[in-house]
Amino acid sequence: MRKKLAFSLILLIPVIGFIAFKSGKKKRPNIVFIMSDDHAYQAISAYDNRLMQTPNIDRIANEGMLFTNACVTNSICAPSRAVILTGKHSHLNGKIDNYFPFDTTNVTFPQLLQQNGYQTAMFGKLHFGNNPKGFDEFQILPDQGDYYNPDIITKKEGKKKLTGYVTDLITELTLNWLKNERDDDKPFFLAYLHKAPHREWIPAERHYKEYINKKFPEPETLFDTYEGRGRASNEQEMNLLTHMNWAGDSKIFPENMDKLGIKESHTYDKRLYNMTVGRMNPEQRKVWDETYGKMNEEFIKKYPQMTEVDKMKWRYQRYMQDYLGCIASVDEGVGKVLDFLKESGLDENTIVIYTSDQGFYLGEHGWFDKRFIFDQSFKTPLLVKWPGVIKPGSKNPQMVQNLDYAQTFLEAAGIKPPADMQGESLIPIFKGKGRNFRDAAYYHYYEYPSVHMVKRHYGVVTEKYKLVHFYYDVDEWELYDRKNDPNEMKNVYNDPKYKSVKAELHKKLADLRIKYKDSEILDKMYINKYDELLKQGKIFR
Ligand code: SGN
Ligand code: CA
Repeated sequence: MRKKLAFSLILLIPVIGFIAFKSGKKKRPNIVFIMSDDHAYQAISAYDNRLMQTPNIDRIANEGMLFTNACVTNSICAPSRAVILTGKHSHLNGKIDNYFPFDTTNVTFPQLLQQNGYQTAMFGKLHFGNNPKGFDEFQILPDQGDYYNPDIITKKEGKKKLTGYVTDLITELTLNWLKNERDDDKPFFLAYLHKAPHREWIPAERHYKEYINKKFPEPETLFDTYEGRGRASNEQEMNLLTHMNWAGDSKIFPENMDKLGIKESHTYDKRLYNMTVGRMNPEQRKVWDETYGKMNEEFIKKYPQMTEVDKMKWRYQRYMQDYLGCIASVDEGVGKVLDFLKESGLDENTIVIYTSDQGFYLGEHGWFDKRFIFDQSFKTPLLVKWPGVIKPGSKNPQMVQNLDYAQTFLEAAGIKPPADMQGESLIPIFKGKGRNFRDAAYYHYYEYPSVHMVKRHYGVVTEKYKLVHFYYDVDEWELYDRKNDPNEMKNVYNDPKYKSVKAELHKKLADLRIKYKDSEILDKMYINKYDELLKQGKIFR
């Protein structure tokens, strides 16, 4: 009798499990991972509302958590994506810069989610040179992708050309999948990845028409002269006045550059502009020519009287008009996806994350682009909502990193992460715990010499300080006091007042290099491989 009872109980286990699953108790959460390309936190109103309003992105923070010190391990596009997918630092996953290929033998978290019963899909920019593994469906832009009428690589039909504006198209593909292709019996992981607001900052018609008339406040450090700092800050090529393209970026028509005697910032300045407008159809081109034509006419009139200071101010405004105009479409798209999740009731069991592959300079230090360990590119936006787990409207100051996402998603899905992943799950923080999450973050940037000429460096960042070593063709150390000098204008490495701080940070940095298995041997190995690419002429400047 007893045996019989035990046997029938065993038979009942899957039934009980199924009922619990159906009643929603054990249902694993869906994950919507939204990432834009080069989106500065300064341009999200939940962080800072001086530049623009992003009501839809802000909704994620209002209904969830805003991370005020989220940061990356290597501030550049494809490497950041590789860190996110593998949960490993660049020196271990091998994708140290935009040139090295992504090693597809790496295990990525979407593969593990898929193997464990998740339906997986990716739409938008990946920037890897190979297709993503572990996805049931993907439609991705080749390489950097185009803003107007972009080509798209599809899993099912090969390469296609789409008609329209890239941000709106990626949103449409995402919504179409959510509405029509989802398998109701499975939880899903959806990657919704924008190209915007990447250079050359081309907004949708409706937004450039609006933003071209706006004026924005300048950052305090727009006219930084890099005094007292080392060769890296002095020798970079990211200055708005001297390195930004006049045609490609500021949209001065090539013929007007000739008329005014303005030289190209790079040999590809006009070529990039022509490539962008070359993709437009006649209707798109007409609106473009009218709107930017008017701006060009005004510029022609004032250019002869402009001082260098005027030019810098003008270029900053032009930059912001287009960069922020791109974000306006991203915000609208995010709103549509959030609306659909709500209407369909999916939102109740869905984690939504908004982040960027890294931060970006919006004129701070006179710069655009990223790459440096300094705050605007080291930090990245991170907003997360998870109903029932994260308290709405919460803020968290911990130094979480893009390294942590893989383990977070795996834990949320009830999957044990591989032992060699190097991050930490953010779930304790989501639940309001994890007070001393990470006392020091490790950073390592490699892509030099290359476009923007930011020297190789690695460093350690704590709540109060930042210690950096620039190497390769220099051997320079810099130390910043983050509390007393939040704009990072003063290198105090040689100030005797910081002697003990310096010693402590050197020790911390050495410990982190050991902890994460980075070393001088690896630095040299990557230099040798990079020098080989340089010799082969494969590096872009
Ligand atoms: C292009 C851009 C650079 C940018 C890199 C990397 N120049 O080369 O400004 O830093 O991409 O960007 S452009 O004039 O061709 O747009 S990343 O986001 O892919 O890392
Ligand atoms: Ca990027």
